[in-house]
Amino acid sequence: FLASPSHLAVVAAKYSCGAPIGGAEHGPDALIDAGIFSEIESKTKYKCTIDHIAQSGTFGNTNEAHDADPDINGMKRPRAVSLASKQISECVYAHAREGKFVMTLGGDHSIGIGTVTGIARAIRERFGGSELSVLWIDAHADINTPETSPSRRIHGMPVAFASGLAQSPTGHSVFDWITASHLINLKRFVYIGLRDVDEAEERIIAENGIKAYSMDDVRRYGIVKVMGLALEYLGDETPIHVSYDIDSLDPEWAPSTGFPVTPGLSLEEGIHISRRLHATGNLVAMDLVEVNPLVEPGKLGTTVKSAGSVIQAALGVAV
Ligand code: HAR
Ligand code: MN
Ligand code: MN
Ligand code: MN
Repeated sequence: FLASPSHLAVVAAKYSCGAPIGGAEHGPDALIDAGIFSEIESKTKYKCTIDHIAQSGTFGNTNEAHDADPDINGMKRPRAVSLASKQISECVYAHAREGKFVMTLGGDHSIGIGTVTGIARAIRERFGGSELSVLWIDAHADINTPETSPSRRIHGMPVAFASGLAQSPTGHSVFDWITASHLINLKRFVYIGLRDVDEAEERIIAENGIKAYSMDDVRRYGIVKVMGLALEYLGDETPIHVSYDIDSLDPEWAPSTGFPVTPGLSLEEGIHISRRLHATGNLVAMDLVEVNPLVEPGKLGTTVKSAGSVIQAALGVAV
């Protein structure tokens, strides 16, 4: 039911302020410099443009930046992440509002606060209030609230912020820019690939009845069945956003990432997910996050190649 877009808006979200280690801010350039998007332009109808949103100053990982951004409610780097997310949200919103396909490159997964809120808002406006569906492909659930998070790092919280779970009367008004029009419905949300979920996250997932396919489920049923169930659950008449954490893949295929967990998806399974999403004709946006060129730098080529394949397959390129 969606008009197929011919414009691919690439958003390079060069931030790592939501993670305990730096490096993910260099992920977007590693992907762009590998030529993934020039190849897409030559093989598809897509015309690509790239917006660079850079980490610097208060967003950075310098001591000065940390001193200027003390904890709120235990959260680390709240102002830096909130400002970065707001910029990303406004940027992806503007592109999606015009009907472009939006591809955001991370960056740590806190950038998902910006992408999901911006796309959800654009979809509401474009389709008379309809809600965005989200697929979260990840080893981690990223649904801690500031109160439950063991690490206090916001890259473990984007789903909580984008769904409104991370709200409390005790503070973090720093995220006040997130309004009802930005929020997703957790009944229109599916996880695939989970294998490192905190106890509190297990409870949040159960309490909210969130559909989740773990790595064990993928092994038990196979990825073809799991994708079939996930897409059946979401239905045919819905715009879909996929937030793809590269650590969903097994470290064999994606070693250059901050928090690798074995055993993960094979590259073939990862590509299958993308192909199926493309085939729905309903994919409106994708994030590809947590590529960290400073981790296992000698294997960055493997990681970038895998990331390029899942990105290209989602856009209908044969890989
Ligand atoms: N669940 C842990 C936490 O909240 C770790 C999550 C962060 N890791 C990621 N995100 N790479 O997917 O801190
Ligand atoms: Mn632009
Ligand atoms: Mn993640
Ligand atoms: Mn992860």
